[in-house]
Amino acid sequence: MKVGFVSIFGKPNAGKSTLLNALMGEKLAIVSPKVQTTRHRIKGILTEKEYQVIFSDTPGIIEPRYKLHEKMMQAVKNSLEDADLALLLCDIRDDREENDQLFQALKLQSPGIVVLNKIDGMAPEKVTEAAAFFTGKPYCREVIAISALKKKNIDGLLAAVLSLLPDGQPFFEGDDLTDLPTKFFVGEMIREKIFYLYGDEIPYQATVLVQEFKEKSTLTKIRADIIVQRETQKGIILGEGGKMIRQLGTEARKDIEEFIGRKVFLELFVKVRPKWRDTETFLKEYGYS
Ligand SMILES: Nc1nc2c(ncn2[C@@H]2O[C@H](COP(=O)(O)OP(=O)(O)OP(=O)(O)O)[C@@H](O)[C@H]2O)c(=O)[nH]1
Ligand SMILES: [Mg+2]
Repeated sequence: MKVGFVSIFGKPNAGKSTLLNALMGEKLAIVSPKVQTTRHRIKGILTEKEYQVIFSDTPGIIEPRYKLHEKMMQAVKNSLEDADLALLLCDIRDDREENDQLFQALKLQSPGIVVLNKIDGMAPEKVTEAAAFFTGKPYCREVIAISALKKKNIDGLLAAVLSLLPDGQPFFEGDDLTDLPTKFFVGEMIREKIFYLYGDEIPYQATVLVQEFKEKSTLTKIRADIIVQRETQKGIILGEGGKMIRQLGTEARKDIEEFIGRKVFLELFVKVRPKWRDTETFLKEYGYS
């Protein structure tokens, strides 16, 4: 049986979370058009008779500006340390030299596959050109071109992954897709809606903490706090007469219901915690450690 840990690395917005979801055939990681959506390492366990691949989605690699960023980059580091294989994801429209520098700076201890993403709508010669650029780089065993969004060549990528993995015994039993609790995904689904509904800095100043998750006979009751840094941000999250938070709640509830397959009663509260992104105790409380 082919078994191994395969981590997805790349710049913010390259499509790492979209790729994890495409590989898993299931939405595990939240996705948005904005950069720095992912803040944690998210494992997806893909088990078949002939293989078990533990994929890790990671935060986009950035220069840390506050403690939350440092935690995010620690998640990248952890995923580097136990990787048997690295998928180096590059948005094909993005600057190649910059990606090259970033991939070099990772100092991979494992083989790497450069994955050119977002080839949908790209001229084939552009893809060939980009592939030629990365071929032969020290971190690059192979170049694979895909569209994570359109699920193009995901099978080809999986085949390449399996060919580079060692034989072994499975790490995870049963049919679990991930090692993270449902509560985590609930918080993430609420956070995803924040990325879509609010502009500018709000998504970056906010986090979500699920305070209660109770399975009742006919539905699941969930209570979550949305944490922001300033009173003005609380006002924006709420919206006029609470209009925005109602919309947020409705949209998030639909996704959560689909995810857990049960009716959900979702209650949201907004709390102000100045400088939570730079405060160790808050970061720990909110699951960033
Ligand atoms: N056209 C196109 N868009 C894509 C593709 N893959 C991802 N995207 C889009 O790119 C944007 C970013 O996708 P994410 O999966 O959130 O990117 P990420 O690398 O996880 O981003 P961070 O978590 O912020 O580092 C979203 O709007 C996706 O829909 C693709 O193959 N083609
Ligand atoms: Mg992501």
